[in-house]
Amino acid sequence: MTLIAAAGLPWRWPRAHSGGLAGASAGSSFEKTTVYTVYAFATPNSVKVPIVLEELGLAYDLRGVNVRKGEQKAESFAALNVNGKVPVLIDSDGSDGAMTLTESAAILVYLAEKHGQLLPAEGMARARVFEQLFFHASALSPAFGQSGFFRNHAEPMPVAIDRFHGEAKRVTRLLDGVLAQRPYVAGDAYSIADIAHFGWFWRRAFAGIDFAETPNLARWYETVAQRPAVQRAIARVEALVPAA
Ligand SMILES: N[C@@H](CCC(=O)N[C@@H](CS)C(=O)NCC(=O)O)C(=O)O
Repeated sequence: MTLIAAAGLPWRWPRAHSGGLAGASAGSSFEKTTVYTVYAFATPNSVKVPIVLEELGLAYDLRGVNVRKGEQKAESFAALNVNGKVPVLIDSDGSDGAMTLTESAAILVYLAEKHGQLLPAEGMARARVFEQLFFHASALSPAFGQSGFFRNHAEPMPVAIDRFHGEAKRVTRLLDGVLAQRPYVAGDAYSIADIAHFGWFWRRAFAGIDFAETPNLARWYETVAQRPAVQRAIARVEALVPAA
């Protein structure tokens, strides 16, 4: 059961619905050629979804949700994600009709499975990708997010900074060790696990993380950052940020 279904709220986006934060219209002419709509901003969790779609060579409608202005907390956005966060994926051609999906790791798995790429089909190779994805969602992503929050907070809280920045540094060193053994985080092949981790290392400065003492991680980051699909995705999410 999904988080949204568990909360008793609709997790499917009705075909006829034309609301949404940015005026999403399931019946727009754009949808005739584009089955995916992504609600996102230039953030570490958001960028993962456009990266996967670019890697898969799929068209998508990208809609900005300005988290700096709190648009993710707007009442209208709760229909897309009751958790009030980006990214959100709408697949107008899901197996059950139009559907809405939240949680970046779940979205990556959904797209990889639907299109049969970036996730091994079975066995230990598949398990290794999930191992990294769960590590990402339960350890790396929260540590980086909280480290950034407390480091950038107006009122200094040393205990919180020590705890979360320390944890962000620890998981960074841990991954450097993993990448000393293999080219990609889950093995020999580039996968959605690399894409998940890349999102946060792209925004590592927010969390107070650098690559000074993690050469294997730096090598991996440069390899992923040079992929044309990754560069296209970054350009698209950066274009969502209004000029200052
Ligand atoms: N576990 C969620 C985390 C999503 C998340 O924290 N998104 C951030 C942007 S990277 C956000 O929407 N922040 C605004 C807020 O928390 O209000 C996921 O992986 O999708």
